[in-house]
Amino acid sequence: MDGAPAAVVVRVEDAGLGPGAPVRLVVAGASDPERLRSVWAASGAAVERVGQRLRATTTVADLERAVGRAFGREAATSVAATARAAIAAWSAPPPAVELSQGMLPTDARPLVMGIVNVTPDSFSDGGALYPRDHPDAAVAHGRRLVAEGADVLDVGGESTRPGAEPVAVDEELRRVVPVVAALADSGMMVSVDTTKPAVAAAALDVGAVLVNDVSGGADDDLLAVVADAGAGYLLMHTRGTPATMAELAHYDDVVAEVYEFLAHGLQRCAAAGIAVDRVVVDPGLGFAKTAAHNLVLLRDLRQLRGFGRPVAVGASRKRFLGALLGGADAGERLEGSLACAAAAVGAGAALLRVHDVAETVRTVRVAHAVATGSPT
Ligand code: HH2
Repeated sequence: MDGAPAAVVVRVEDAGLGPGAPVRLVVAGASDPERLRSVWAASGAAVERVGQRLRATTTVADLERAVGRAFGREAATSVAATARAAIAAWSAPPPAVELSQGMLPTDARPLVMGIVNVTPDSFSDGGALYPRDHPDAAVAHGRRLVAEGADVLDVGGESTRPGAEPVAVDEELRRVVPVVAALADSGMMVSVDTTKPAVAAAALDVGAVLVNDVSGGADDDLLAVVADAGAGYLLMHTRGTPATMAELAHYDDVVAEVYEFLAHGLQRCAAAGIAVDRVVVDPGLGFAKTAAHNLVLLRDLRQLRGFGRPVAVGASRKRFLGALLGGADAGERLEGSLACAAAAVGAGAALLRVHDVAETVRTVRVAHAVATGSPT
């Protein structure tokens, strides 16, 4: 089929009126956007072209007809199916995530992921759990977070703050594996926050059930480890590495570019053998993003629901909150972190990655009740 290859991404910006009504959507990646624009506009839709993207308020039937005329029946069917799925996911509850053992029940209510940073240099809590009393301090911290209501623990051994020094594989294994093993042995659901295939494999071996990959799926070997283990996979948007990401924070349209990155990432997961039912997506707040980018992504977070996958958000104690709160240090960003958690839940987030578990659990309970209009 000519002109509408698999790289076409349909992003729903607004489906507020429900499945049968016109929706605002954006088509990216068509090889001949001008051709599509002219046939689409001929059907009466107001179509705006911005670079390679086409934005319109339209019905799916009109979109399907236009793509059919421009690129053929096969393309039309595939684009219409993607648009219908995105519209249906817009307001539906997120699905649960399949793991190597059991499920992550993101379909029931938004879940809280407690952060266990086994690092000397993380931006908000570096050194608290490592190297002192290793691994006991980190294990005790993880247990405390579960007692406070964390549904899953995210154990990481490498800081990703902008400019952080890379950690050698051996050292990251030393930090992470005993902590994951002890927490998994006591029945806790554990995710490993790593970009290294060897660390992911070792953590999955000792009981982790999810890999949180802040590289955005940059390493095919890591994807293969996840696929082989049948583990859950957290696909996060980023650019470059912690050393380079600050200078890569430039976007024409941050929501569009993050969405298209994640759409292609989901295709790469599928090609690597990771079933889509195992994947969670995350906009990667603070990763190659300015404060303004983070805020726009949080405001428009609902669009990421269009993949039909649970959406994770990590805003906890991040630097943009310090800037909004008059230069508050990491330890003084609780209210900002909770405000973001509530906003994210209101926009359909399924998983909140946080430092302050007890307070977030209470905030999420209320925000979820408001979002659903129901106290249960
Ligand atoms: N943020 C951090 C680390 N891992 N993973 C996901 N999925 N989403 C995030 O937003 C995210 C993440 C950075 O926070 P933190 O772990 O507190 O700091 P550091 O990387 O310095 O250890």
